[in-house]
Amino acid sequence: MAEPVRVCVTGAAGQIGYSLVYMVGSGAVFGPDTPVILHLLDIAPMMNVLNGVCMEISDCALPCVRDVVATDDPAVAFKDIDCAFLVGAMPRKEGMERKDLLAANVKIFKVQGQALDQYAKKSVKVLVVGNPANTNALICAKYAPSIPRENFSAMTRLDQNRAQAQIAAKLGIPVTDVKNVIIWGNHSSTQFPDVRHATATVNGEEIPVYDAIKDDAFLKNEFITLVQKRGGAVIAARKLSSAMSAAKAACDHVKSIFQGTKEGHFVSMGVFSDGSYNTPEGVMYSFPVTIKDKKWSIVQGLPIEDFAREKMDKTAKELCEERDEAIAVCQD
Ligand code: NAX
Repeated sequence: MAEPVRVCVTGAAGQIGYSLVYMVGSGAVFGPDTPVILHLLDIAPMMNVLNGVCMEISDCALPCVRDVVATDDPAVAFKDIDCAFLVGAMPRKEGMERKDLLAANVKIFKVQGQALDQYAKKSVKVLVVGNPANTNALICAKYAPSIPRENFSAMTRLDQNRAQAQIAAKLGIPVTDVKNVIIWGNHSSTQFPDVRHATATVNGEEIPVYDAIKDDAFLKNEFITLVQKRGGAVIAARKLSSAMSAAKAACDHVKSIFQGTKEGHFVSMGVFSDGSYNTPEGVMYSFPVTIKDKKWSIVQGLPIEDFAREKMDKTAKELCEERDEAIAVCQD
């Protein structure tokens, strides 16, 4: 058996954490032959709940789970870890403005960045799920200067999975027959789900999604709104936000990092912009990427039409505003 991977999940007593720890423990991310040591972090008032989660992990009798460390201390949670799922964040409360949520949460990610810098392995791969995910990831990386900033990414995989599933449903084909759907920009309602470069396998033939669906009006309007507002639709139905699907997406994201992307496939994730596609450098913008040897590269050279340009700029503008607010809050 391989060496154990030390994996931290923050917010492990929360609802995404509940599904996520099982998926990681089941071997779905690092493979069935790789043992994992789970480091579970939550805040002090949640330690009883976290203890219950630990009891259930034990009761699952998962062959991959070598050990579990449950704590409210980031120094313990981040000690020598290889990978972190940063899920824990303050939920939006009634009457709370988006600005207040950003202020509360970026401070958490500043503290966690500092703790990662001090205690984690320098090779640690950090996925930020807690919202505002892109900007939290930016702040986390900023306060962990000894860890390469390429090791930080933000989750837009749930949006990608939602978009892929919608296209598959529309065409009546399996989700695996739709590939290269892109989410550009921020994990927020300004995100741009783009299927211009995506393909679908219909009757054994791989063709552009635009040719398969033959309904430009749908793809440029209803489809985009549907994906952008899917989170809200789940809340309206479940009275709780997406959890199982968010945990699955987080696993997909980290699996892509550790195991690479398949030839001819790309996935979307929030990564530091290098100015590709005329996006503002330095914000955590979601791009299509390919991954090899745990290193991502932004897919280059995709033609961008005016319709897309406008949407990509709008979400970029929001990310710049969030960055400026977050930096100001962290300097207070
Ligand atoms: P929950 O409120 O169920 O769980 C959050 C957990 O984090 C709680 O147990 C809480 O005690 C803990 N926590 C709070 N502050 C902490 C800190 N400083 N250190 C460690 N733990 C801390 O929320 P859940 O539904 O699990 O969602 C978690 C986060 O994911 C939220 O910020 C949510 O907005 C975000 N999401 C992001 C998505 C994405 O695609 N990027 C999609 C799903 C989800 O909405």
